[in-house]
This record gives sequence, C-alpha cells and structure tokens, in this order.
Amino acid sequence: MPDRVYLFDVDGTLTHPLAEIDEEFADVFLTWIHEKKKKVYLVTGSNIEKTTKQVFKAFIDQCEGIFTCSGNQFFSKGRKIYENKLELPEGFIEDLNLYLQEGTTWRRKTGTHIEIRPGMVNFSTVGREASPNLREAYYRWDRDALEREDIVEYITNLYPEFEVSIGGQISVDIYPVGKNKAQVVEKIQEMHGDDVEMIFVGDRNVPGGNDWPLAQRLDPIEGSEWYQVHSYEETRALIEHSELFT
Ligand code: M1P
Repeated sequence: MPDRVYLFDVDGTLTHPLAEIDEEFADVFLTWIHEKKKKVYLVTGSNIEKTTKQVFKAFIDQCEGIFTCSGNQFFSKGRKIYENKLELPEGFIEDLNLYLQEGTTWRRKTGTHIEIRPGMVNFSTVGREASPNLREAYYRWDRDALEREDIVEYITNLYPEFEVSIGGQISVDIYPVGKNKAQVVEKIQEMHGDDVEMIFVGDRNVPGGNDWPLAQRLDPIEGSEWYQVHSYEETRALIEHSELFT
C-alpha cells in the first residue's frame, strides 16, 4: 500500500491571513491527525518565525514536517532539515526600491518592504509593518488597482530567471523559476517513495497564486488530488466530511 500524505497551506487555509489559528479548529485538526493516524505536512509561503506565531509550535510538531518559504526551507520535529540558498542579481534590490519610489501609487508606507528569506524575497509596497487595518485597506485597494499584478510583470520583465507569485494580502513572493511550492513534491517522494499519494489543500490554487504550481504538479500524479478552499471553515468541512480525508 502506498503512503498517503496530506499537505496543507497555512494562511487562508488553516488560519485567516497572518492570524492565529482558531483554537477549536486546531483541536479538531489535531484530533483528526491522531485518531485517523494521518501524515500531515504544512506548506507555506511564509517563514518559520511568522508561522510559529500563527500555529503554535506544539501544533507544528504534531505534523511530519513544515515546508516554509514556498518549500525553500524544511523543518521536521523542530529541526531544520534543509534550506535553499539564493543569490540575487546585481541591481535587483535597487530595482525593487525604484518601484517603491516611482512605480507604486500607494502612498502609506510602513517599513520592511523587502524581506530576504531563505531561497526567496518577499516584497510589499505597504510594508510588513502594516497594521491589520492597513493590511485590509491595501488588500481592498489592490483588488481594483491590481498593483501586485503590475509588480509581477515589472519583476519578471526585468529578471526572467525569477518567478513572482501572490500568496497573501499585501505582498508578492519572488524566487528562482521552479523554486515554488511544487518543489515539495520531489521532497515528499524522496521521503515516502515514488508511489506516495499526496492530497493538497490550499486557498491560492489559481494562476498566479502561490499554491497553483503545486496543484499543477499534482494533477498528473495518480492517487494525488488537490482542493481549493476559501477559509479554514471550508478546510474543517473537508476533513470532517470528505471521503478522501476519513
Ligand atoms: O502564507 C501566505 C503569504 O503570507 C504573507 O503574505 P502577506 O503578508 O502578503 O499577507 C507572506 O508571508 C507571504 O510570503 C506568504 O506567501
């Protein structure tokens, strides 16, 4: 019998974006893992520091492992197993700063606009210091202004060796082409065998979304499936009622 593993995105799938996990849902989720003996991996675009604040450490430790920074870093049972290195081309940071100064029409800037993480860069014109209200405001504005789509085009035109995806509410994630969430498929196959079945749940399974490459990689793999959700409540309904999760 091949192994079956479950992969969950975090923001928008297990939690509201960048919020702490709902306690009741965390309890339901961990009970599901234990009672049904499920093998679970988390796959997030965010970094380990932020994710540990959202889903507490004990929660993460109940999972087989957590892929952070879109699979550019991997931890299991509290230990870092690997991390990808990133070399930025000359002029790259300057070009992001140029967009901040001259490209964006969003005026309220808060700080930490460029965050260099293992294997990737996170870029936000409002900045990572934005309050929850300001995040919401930017998110609503961006839905019409489509600034993040413009950032994707700006960066990929200048640096075709990079891909840029929209994962959360206020920023874009930038990594070398192919170093997206899809890279976790090979890692899981190395750990569980080539015939492993992977069931993935994410909220950004649309072209340009940071879950999309993983969903696309799973499509041709027999026994593997992916699900699009819009909230942790929908994820809860899946694990409680969907046959594939029982
Ligand atoms: O996990 C999804 C995304 O969460 C954050 O996005 P934002 O701050 O835009 O809401 C970031 O950590 C981003 O890297 C990540 O993909």
